[in-house]
Amino acid sequence: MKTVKDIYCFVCPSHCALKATFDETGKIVKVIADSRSGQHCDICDCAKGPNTIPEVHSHGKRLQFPMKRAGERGRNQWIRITWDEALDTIAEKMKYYRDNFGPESIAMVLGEPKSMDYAFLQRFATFLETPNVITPGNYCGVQTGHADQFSIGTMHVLSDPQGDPGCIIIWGANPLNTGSNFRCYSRAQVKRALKNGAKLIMMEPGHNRYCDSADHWLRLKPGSDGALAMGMVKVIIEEDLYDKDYIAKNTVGFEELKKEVANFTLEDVAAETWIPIETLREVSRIYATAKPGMILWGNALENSAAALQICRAVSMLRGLTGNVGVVGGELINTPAKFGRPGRFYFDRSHPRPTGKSIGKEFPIAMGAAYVPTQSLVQTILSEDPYPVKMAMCHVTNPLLTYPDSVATYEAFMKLPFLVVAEIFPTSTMAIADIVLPAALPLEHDSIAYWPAWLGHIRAQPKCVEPPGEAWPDAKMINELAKRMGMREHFFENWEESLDLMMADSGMTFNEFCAVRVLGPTKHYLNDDPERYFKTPSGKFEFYSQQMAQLGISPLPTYKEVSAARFGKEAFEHYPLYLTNGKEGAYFSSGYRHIEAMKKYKAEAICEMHPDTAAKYKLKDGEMITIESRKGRIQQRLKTADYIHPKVVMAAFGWWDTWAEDNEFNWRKYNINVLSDGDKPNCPATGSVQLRGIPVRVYAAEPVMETQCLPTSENERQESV
Ligand SMILES: Nc1nc2c(c(=O)[nH]1)N[C@H]1C(S)=C(S)[C@@H](COP(=O)(O)OP(=O)(O)OC[C@H]3O[C@@H](n4cnc5c(=O)[nH]c(N)nc54)[C@H](O)[C@@H]3O)O[C@H]1N2
Ligand SMILES: Nc1nc2c(c(=O)[nH]1)N[C@H]1C(S)=C(S)[C@@H](COP(=O)(O)OP(=O)(O)OC[C@H]3O[C@@H](n4cnc5c(=O)[nH]c(N)nc54)[C@H](O)[C@@H]3O)O[C@H]1N2
Ligand code: SF4
Ligand SMILES: [Mo]
Repeated sequence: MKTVKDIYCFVCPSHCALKATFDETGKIVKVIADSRSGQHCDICDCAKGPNTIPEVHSHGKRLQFPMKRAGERGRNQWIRITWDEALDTIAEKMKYYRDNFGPESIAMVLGEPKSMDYAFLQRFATFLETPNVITPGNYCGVQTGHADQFSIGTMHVLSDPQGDPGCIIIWGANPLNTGSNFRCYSRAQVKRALKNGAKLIMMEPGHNRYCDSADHWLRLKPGSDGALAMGMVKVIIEEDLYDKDYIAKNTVGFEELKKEVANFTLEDVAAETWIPIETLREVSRIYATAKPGMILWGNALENSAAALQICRAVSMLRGLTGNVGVVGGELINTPAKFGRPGRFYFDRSHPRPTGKSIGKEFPIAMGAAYVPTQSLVQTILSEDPYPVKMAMCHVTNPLLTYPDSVATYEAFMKLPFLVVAEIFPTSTMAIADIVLPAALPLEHDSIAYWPAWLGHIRAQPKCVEPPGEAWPDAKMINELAKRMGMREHFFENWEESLDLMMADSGMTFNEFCAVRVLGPTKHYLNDDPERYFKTPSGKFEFYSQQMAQLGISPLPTYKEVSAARFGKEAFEHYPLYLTNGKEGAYFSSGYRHIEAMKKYKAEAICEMHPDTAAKYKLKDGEMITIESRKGRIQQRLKTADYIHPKVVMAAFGWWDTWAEDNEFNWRKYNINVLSDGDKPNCPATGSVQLRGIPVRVYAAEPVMETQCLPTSENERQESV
């Protein structure tokens, strides 16, 4: 008999409410939206959750058993081993490196948290006393979060679903693809606001469906968002459009900001952003007057060598127009009551030895407990200040997602010992020494508490068996901790940690499974006008003393936000600006095995203006080469009128899941072969420039045999 259960999607951290149908054998056969639940359910355009979940749990390519490398690195030849052998080997290596090279020679390499994986690995690093925990913090979440932290005093700032905004700016975000829950404002809410007369402004060099209904669609130069924001600040101040009463009562540093806008002209902004002055004036007037105004910001703002200051520049707009704390604007939220993840990660008796960290030059990174990814790669290669000997990779695929894939490959190949915990074979997994098969959410009891700034938590009880001997990452780490003599800091059974995370709520994990979700509480300025902002001054801070104390600019300056990571000379040889958005059909570089998603996107496609294509004698639909000073890749060309003639909008995260004998072709289509982690990086967060990279394009060269293209569909099936 078939059964139906309520679940949450785990494919992206929007965690839409879904209904899953199970067959007699317990297999998930169908997943649909649970739009009647009253819970968050704003399914992405490609329906990644409903399409991916049934297939991923029973996919034939899932890793099922621990394995050790048999042949040379990268040949992808393996011997199945037991969990005991895998964990004993890892513990033995780890003890050797810890005792001979110091715990800092061991790196924990993490991706975005899925369940308790990240929490266990951070905790493990704490008690191992390594400061080298590498996460995607250098391009994800930290920059927008800290801009809010410095301006407003907390990262828990979410859009107010009640009350219609007069203006919505979608800025470097594509919530229709990537999930709307990050900003807590769904497409239904956008639709309602637009119906009620809200103006929609898109800051978007590419295209998504929101662009079609926008009042203004600003196709800005990739990477020029900081200049654009400062330009808007200047118009709002100079045209006297700011909220004087709000500024007087609730902010500090306005005079300093006012002084800063005298340091540049709107001509400077227009030249830097490609946005005409009149358009800049018009959108600034709309945002400042069509109140309340709401800015749904996204990851494009975070992928820059000035990322923190760019996000701060955008955040200035919120303070200037008095849109924080008001109905229909942006609100401070108190997270739901559950164990603060930070308390799980850290321990007072074991302060993180940041002085020894390979990312110590980046103050925000140290405060947020991560090392920028490029710092790991550079340190492995240079061995300066010391050699890194071993890495544990969980929930990440660095060969595809780190800037400068070739350097990343060389670095990971140089590591004496590499452990990769994965659900599928990947390029990074292919060069590991030990591979650990991971169980997904729904295959074990888990909770979803990410993204942390949302302050929500969701129960994900086990409802399907993991394949073979796959384990939750948390269990792997718990069992490794016992072998490393850290039992007192961990658990007899890792699942006890779920009750610990729930303790503040007064519920056990099992009790929580009946409740399913705890959400944050929102607060309006009127509730507590004297102490609303959580900053040291208790006000919205245009000027942040805290930032000054950290050695970073207390106020975003035009000079800093518009400082070019790549000089003019770089564009002489490489005249086009490369950028990307996330793929609608896949999550970062993951889930590329899922057949059901191929109908949405089956290969890496880059977009370019038809005139640009014609100029370089390229035809729509053909494979082309994209080259930067770092390397070259191939993607299939799609010409599109809406792309600026100087922009190449490429695809992110592509590799060949079926090319088994050459590390799954990570070099061929991978946009990060073109990017780099070289200095300068964001001095606060270590962010790297992923938007606006100088490239050139030309017709693709013939495919070489070593690239192992399948000759027929049969062969393809066999090699999968
Ligand atoms: N489907 C899907 N969902 C995902 C992910 C995924 O890979 N696929 N990844 C997850 C992750 S890790 C993250 S961080 C979030 C991110 O999700 P978003 O915040 O939506 O970020 P992106 O998709 O990277 O980029 C958003 C938009 O910015 C545009 N853009 C590119 N360059 C620039 C620029 O220089 N300036 C401006 N203003 N816009 C630019 C792109 O065209 C794109 O439409 O999504 C998460 N959700
Ligand atoms: N050029 C360029 N580079 C980028 C970006 C960009 O827009 N442009 N975006 C950046 C951003 S915002 C981010 S967040 C990073 C993302 O980069 P990564 O952190 O490397 O994330 P993924 O590519 O999603 O890789 C996650 C891997 O974990 C596996 N996995 C899924 N669930 C589990 C699990 O429960 N346990 C284990 N052990 N494994 C699991 C998946 O199969 C997948 O291979 O990429 C960054 N890099
Ligand atoms: S937006 Fe898509 S991938 Fe994200 S939770 Fe919802 S269904 Fe899943
Ligand atoms: Mo991300």
